[in-house]
Amino acid sequence: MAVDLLLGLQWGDEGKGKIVDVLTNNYDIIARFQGGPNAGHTLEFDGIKHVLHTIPSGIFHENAINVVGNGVVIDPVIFKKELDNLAQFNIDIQAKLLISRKAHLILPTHRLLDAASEASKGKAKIGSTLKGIGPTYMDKTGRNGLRVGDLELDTWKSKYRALADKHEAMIGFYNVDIQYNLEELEEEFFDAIKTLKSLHFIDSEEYLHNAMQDGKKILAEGAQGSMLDIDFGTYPYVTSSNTTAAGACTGLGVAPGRIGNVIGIFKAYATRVGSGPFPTELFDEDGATMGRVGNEFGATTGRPRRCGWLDLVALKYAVQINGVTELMMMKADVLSGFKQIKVCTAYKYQGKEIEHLPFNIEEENVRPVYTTLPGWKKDLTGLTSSGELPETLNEYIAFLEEKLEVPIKIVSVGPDRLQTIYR
Ligand code: 2SA
Ligand code: MG
Repeated sequence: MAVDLLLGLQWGDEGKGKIVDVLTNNYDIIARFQGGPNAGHTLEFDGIKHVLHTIPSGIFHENAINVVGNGVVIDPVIFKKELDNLAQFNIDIQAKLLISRKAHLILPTHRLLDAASEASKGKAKIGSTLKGIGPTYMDKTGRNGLRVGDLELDTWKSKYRALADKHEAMIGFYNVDIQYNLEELEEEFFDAIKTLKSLHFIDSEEYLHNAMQDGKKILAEGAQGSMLDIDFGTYPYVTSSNTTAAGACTGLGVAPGRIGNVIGIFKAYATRVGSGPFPTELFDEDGATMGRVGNEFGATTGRPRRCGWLDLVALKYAVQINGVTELMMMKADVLSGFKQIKVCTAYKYQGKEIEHLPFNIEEENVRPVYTTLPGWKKDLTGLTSSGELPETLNEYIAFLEEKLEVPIKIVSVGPDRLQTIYR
């Protein structure tokens, strides 16, 4: 059995949480492989909206096992809050949620370092969610990190102390004004560790390997999006993990040959939260409409998301890097009512038209070149079958499929599980 991947192809918030939730019935195991509580995966069903950060989006399904893989970074404090929110739903968390021993822990001082680093950058700040993601991955690659499995050893508290003390000294080097009470933060942290330790820790690579041998179907759930990938995104305005397909191999210990379908999720338009290049960003009424109708606010931080037209240059790049085998287009309903739909099919760069992402992509040096297509008026939110889609939306879909050379299998027309059209 292979592992299917589900990935965001833009700057995150494509609607991955909803699709994992919709697809979970087809899978036995849902596994997260990178990122951490910077993610905000929104699921809506039975009139309730749920936001998950670290916990995989299969948690609400009766039979799915959810694995937090080695590539994920876990903040015990946020994790505990997520668990507290789930308490009302009678989920057998002990049985359904398994944590890799090799996942790294976000310490309170990692969060402080994130804040200090951002404050020191002034206008050039990354626009981090301030969850300590960057500093935690730095400690991972710097070979200093504290891992979930360390909590099973007696030595973990002294390791913790040494690392936290070092972080405190580092915060001093930034020479910025960061207010904090470490004692309080640590009290909360140690309390949350107790909750974390009540869960099952596993060697997730071994677990997933055995599951595959037993014929179990696994879906790897990505967080953030390809354009935030540490290697291939709009560096340095990226997150600190590989959000692309390869990240699933290293973040779960799954061999490349075991990867099956690669499901790419994109919005019918584009959004970005945080700083960094976004060539198709709109500052006009159209952008404001997308933000308002699409309710484009960060699911973790509440920050308003920047909005713009679909960027096919970036999307094609993401399709290539990930080896996407099928596409799912989200939030088509948000574009209802636009007279015209624009799609960026090239960039104007140094006086030329190019169809690739230049190395030094910056806000000012790249201008989008648009193809304009007719819009549709019809409200899509009540539609249930592909035969009901308006003709001009079908034209939009056909245009994208031709350019991307991958079929669009699902068109989502609203946040609810039921607002999902299969093609
Ligand atoms: P970080 O926190 O250090 O990983 O931030 C680095 C950049 O990555 C962006 N980033 C995200 N972009 C979209 N969605 C994310 N998750 C939340 C959501 C974000 C929120 O679902 O809405 O609530 O604000 C996410 N996480 C990280 C971030 O904006 C930086 O540009
Ligand atoms: Mg999100």
